[in-house]
Amino acid sequence: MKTLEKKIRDGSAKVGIIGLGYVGLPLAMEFTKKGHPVAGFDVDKRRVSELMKGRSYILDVPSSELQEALKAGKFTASAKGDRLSSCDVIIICVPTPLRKTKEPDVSFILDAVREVAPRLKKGMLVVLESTTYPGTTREIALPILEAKGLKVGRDFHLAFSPERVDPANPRFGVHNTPKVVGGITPACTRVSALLYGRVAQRVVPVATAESAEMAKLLENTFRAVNIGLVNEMAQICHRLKLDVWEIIEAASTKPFGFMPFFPGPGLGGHCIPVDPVYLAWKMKAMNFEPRFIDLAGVINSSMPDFTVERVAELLNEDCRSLKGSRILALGMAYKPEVTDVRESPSFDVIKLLLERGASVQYHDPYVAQVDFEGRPMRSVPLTPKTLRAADAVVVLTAHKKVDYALVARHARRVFDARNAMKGLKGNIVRL
Ligand code: SAJ
Repeated sequence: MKTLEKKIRDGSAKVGIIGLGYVGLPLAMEFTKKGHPVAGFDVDKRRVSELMKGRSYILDVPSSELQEALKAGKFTASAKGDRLSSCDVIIICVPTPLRKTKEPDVSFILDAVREVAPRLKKGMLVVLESTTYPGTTREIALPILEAKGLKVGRDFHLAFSPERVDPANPRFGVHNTPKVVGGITPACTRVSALLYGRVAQRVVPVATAESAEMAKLLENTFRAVNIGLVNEMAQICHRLKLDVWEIIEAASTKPFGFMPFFPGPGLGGHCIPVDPVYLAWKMKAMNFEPRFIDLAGVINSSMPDFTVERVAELLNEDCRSLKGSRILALGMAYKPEVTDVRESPSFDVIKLLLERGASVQYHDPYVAQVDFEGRPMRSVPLTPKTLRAADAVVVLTAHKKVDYALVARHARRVFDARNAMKGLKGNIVRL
């Protein structure tokens, strides 16, 4: 029987991918491009049906690419896990959100590992990609997989390799983003490095699965803390009557030792607000207080309030109170050029405006409708009429697609929380 290494090298290793979202589907396509048969699994039957019809719901995966993989017989999708037993490799790319209590929710990882365990066979490699706290692979996945008596490093391999997919990033994809991999044993690291060498130009093996889990958390905690720093700078500059955007621009001219981050109405997405909390939760369970993570969380969470206070100040100049004012919010997505609204601070800002008695509409070219606290809210067209009807326009997401010159021409007042209207003239105040 061919060894797993041989099957990986010759492209015949069958790759199972659990979770066909913004991480799993692009990864599946990369393996099919290298000739590997890929069996995708997702509990969402609608997703499976769309995929099997050749329709991609992930912006970074063109339907044409999916259809090619289907036609070549290199890709199948299923909602049932029974085909896992025919795989040589299984990669788990499921969500790791937070519970309402702000604690890690690893239930999706548990469900996926429990799907694999009864189908685990000798020679198989299992890799976890979902961002999680250090120790998850060894403490949660390993015992379940070894329950049948197979031994890691001898009978099967287990590793962690953090996903580094940045949705809508035109420059970086699976193939040209270095892939960190860390195994439960050195042999696990070696085999998983061989596997990812098939799809990534550069593989970065590290000592253990924990090292790989922690590398990812450092990457994203670094962002959350630096965004928190610059958000505090925005609050400081406001009190000093300084233009924080000019100051960041000036500091960015330093050719070494500085990396710009930009203030905004808060921190959105399913990575940056979430990943550091996984690490903080783990450390608190070990009686260690992760002060930077907590402080960044406090500051970033204060930005919606800060934004609304600034809007109130702006209206005050027209002797208008927030109460009874009509606000047009620009941008519901958590960052530019994406359709994703998860954890978007736009929701927090709008909630606060409504609580203060304002009426709010929104325009977002990428988000036609949202569920706002159980009520559907639709994006309004950006026209001179909708702009002039607003007492203030608030820029919350700096989508490039928006016609900011139109906004500058017709809006009575603009509060630009993202500096999206830099250089435009009009009644514009920036964060
Ligand atoms: N944000 C700011 N100021 C900044 C940068 C971001 O307020 O200077 C806000 C964004 O508006 C957004 C949130 O923070 O609401 C997160 O933004 P992000 O640029 O970090 O975007 P994400 O959440 O898509 O992060 C992903 C991460 N990728 C992975 O986890 C694989 C992150 O590691 C990447 O660095 C980031 O994309 C990226 O660079 O685009």
